[in-house]
Amino acid sequence: MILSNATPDRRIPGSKLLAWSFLADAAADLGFVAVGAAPSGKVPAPALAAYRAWLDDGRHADLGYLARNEAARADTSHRGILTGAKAVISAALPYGSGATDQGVWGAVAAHARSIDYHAGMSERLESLARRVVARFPGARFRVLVDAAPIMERAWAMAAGLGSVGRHGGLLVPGAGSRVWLGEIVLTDVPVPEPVAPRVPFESCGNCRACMDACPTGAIVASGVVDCRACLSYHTVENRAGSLPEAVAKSVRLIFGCDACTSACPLDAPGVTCALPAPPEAGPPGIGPAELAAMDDAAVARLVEGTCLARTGAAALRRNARLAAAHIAGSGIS
Ligand code: B12
Ligand code: SF4
Ligand code: SF4
Repeated sequence: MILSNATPDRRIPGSKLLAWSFLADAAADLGFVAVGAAPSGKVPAPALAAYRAWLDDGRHADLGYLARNEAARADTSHRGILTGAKAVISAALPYGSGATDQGVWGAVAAHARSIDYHAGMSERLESLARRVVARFPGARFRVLVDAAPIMERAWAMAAGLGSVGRHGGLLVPGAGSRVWLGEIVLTDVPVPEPVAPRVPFESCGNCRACMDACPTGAIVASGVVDCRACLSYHTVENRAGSLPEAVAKSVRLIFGCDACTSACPLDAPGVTCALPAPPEAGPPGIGPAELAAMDDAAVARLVEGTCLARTGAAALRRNARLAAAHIAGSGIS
């Protein structure tokens, strides 16, 4: 078990209050590799400033939702998140190389080679939240995984889970960045002690491997990813019939991109995926070329219950055609 907070007494960061010291064990039981708690309220100012600069530069492409709900995103005690919140628990669940690489899943980014993490992780966080409420009866909570206006990496840093790397991902000491993040925001609990502010990129030293490995130059500065150039953005979020030429020629996976996270020397080997494989394995031997030829219903059956379902059959076929063309061109079979 790797816990970023594996101090001798196993107290979690931000838990000088003994009231919170049970949390590390409870989270480890549920498969999390790191957990911490921070006082609810305003997002640390440097993180918010970095976020606003990113939006001002248009780096969110057409992800308009990232520019909405500004007040809630800046403050977890705002009514848009949870009025009266006192604490934010941040937790990291490992995905490693994903739950399977069979068939078409071998051509999908590691974070999506399992059941949909939004559902899978929310379930685990609900279980953790129930244990917290058993300690602090009367507490109300809200579980968040990706879907609400919350800066998950900034809260993970504030809760002491680790520090962001130059690829923008939160690096958990001993586990690396192949972790999903999620939060439990709570009312009526003791306010955790703040942890010392973490410095972004502090684990990176002189390394720039992720920036060098990015096929499209999308990491434009330390921790700054421009969606307009990012393969993950285009293969997951962009539903257009065709992709910009500079991006299209670099598509290798039918969903997401692992080039920057795979290049990271802090990515710990042997970290296994905490969630089960997708419900549908698909016919044996199926790859991008076969997926590109499937009709909507067959694609929908194959990706049901996974993160790929939201992207839709047409965009997945477009990605699969590009990935298959690369495989054919490079002689990979
Ligand atoms: C939009 C989004 C994307 C976009 C943009 C990515 C990006 N780098 O911003 C796209 C579609 C490209 C994307 C891709 C991926 N994503 Co994404 N994505 C998100 C989402 C919904 C919002 C991120 C966001 O607001 N970005 C804007 C930046 C500016 O803000 P930020 O993320 O808060 O991070 C910055 C600040 O917090 C800052 N910071 C904090 N403190 C301080 C202090 C100072 C002084 C400074 C300067 C900065 C700073 O550091 C961070 C990096 O700069 C989050 C979920 C969420 N709600 O947070 C998931 C999330 C970030 N994605 C995730 C994943 C897994 C991925 C992929 C690895 C998937 C894949 N394999 O294809 C890739 C990785 C690409 C990459 N290199 O970032 C995970 C990351 C887990 C982790 N370990 O960090 C998240 C947290 C989802 C989850 N719940 O697990 N994603
Ligand atoms: S996900 Fe791929 S395209 Fe996006 S920043 Fe990382 S390496 Fe570059
Ligand atoms: S590859 Fe190097 S620079 Fe990039 S996040 Fe990992 S350690 Fe940091």
